Amino acid sequence: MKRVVSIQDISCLGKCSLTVALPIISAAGVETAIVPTAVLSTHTAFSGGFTFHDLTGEIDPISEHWKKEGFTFDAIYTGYLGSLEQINIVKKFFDDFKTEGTYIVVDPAMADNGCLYKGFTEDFAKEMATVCAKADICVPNLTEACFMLGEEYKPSGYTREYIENILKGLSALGPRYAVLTGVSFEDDKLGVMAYDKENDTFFEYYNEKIPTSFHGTGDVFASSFTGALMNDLTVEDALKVAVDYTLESIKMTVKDENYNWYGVNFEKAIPKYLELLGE
Ligand code: PXL
Repeated sequence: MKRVVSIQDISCLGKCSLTVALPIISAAGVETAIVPTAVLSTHTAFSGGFTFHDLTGEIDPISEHWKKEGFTFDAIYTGYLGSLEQINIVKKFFDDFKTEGTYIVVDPAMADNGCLYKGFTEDFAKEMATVCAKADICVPNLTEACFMLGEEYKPSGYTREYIENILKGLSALGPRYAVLTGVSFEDDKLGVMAYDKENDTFFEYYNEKIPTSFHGTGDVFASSFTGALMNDLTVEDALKVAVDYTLESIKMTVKDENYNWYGVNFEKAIPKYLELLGE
């Protein structure tokens, strides 16, 4: 059985980070170890008042114990990180646990729609680029990529050259595969564009665009991508699965007339995920 470790926070309510990664990667038939970096009452998109209990001090002791036990991982998948100190500790974790067969997937979850999430600074975004530098595959959205690279953010109406330039900028940081999520060249289509620097090739895949925006879709995407990769799909095929599953999660969300803005109905879309994985 393949084993992934996901390093990110637990937002107790709000469907993101570990409460998304754990069920989705597990559904893909992959053992999912976790390193919780903080416990929050909700994710930070709720208006104020959320609790935040920092667990930075736990990461090294957990990793030391795991080293003693000789645990290994087929993938290390990181998402939201809460501080510069956590960034450095996570990079050390990569150095400690990366073997030849370990995929490092980095989702620099910190921004969307042109804005950084609460509590982050532009300096933090630049440091997050050093985490992407150590990845095999990084999966930012366009906002995150622009903050990391210091590029101008264009919400829409961009050219293929603009996206290709950003992908090349991301891969120049270090990762073999740079992926941009939420790419759209046509009003009714949304998907990903990726660059494989080893083969100097671009890849793109789009599906239907539902004209609403939900929180947590990036985490659903990165988790389902990691689960697909661990089912021995190629990076390109795993990206297709992640696009199609994220779309299905959004469709399941809007189907319920009492839906919430704060997270998508990835649960009801799990059967579709298994179908996409060929189960
Ligand atoms: O979905 C990304 C995410 C993860 N964790 C926390 C967040 C967010 C986005 O706002 O606030 C705590």
